[in-house]
Amino acid sequence: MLLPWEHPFFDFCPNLTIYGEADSIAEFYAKKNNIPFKPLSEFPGESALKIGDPTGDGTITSQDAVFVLRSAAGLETLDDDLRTACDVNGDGSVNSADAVSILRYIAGLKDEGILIE
Ligand SMILES: [Ca+2]
Repeated sequence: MLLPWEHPFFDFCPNLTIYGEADSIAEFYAKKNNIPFKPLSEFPGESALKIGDPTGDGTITSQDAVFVLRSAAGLETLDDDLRTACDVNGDGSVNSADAVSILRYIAGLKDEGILIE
């Protein structure tokens, strides 16, 4: 009988990379089977940045609102991930309304329709 990580589920997938959480069963399986493993944050199209946290420190603070304002003023260069993190109201532009929504969120006043989870 094969142990779970010994099953050759992916023998016919030569270009496979497994994405998952660090120290997960997925990582264990990948390493046992010599399959490349990468953290979920590196999954194509996935951002490590949360909406409302463009500074990426894991907490939504006034520094994020400041970053949004600096972005709106053209003082920060935004890639797609940063633009998504800054555009908390999801209207497609980064402006002072997003900064205000972040500040209101911090104050416990979650604006209707904002994308901060
Ligand atoms: Ca916006």
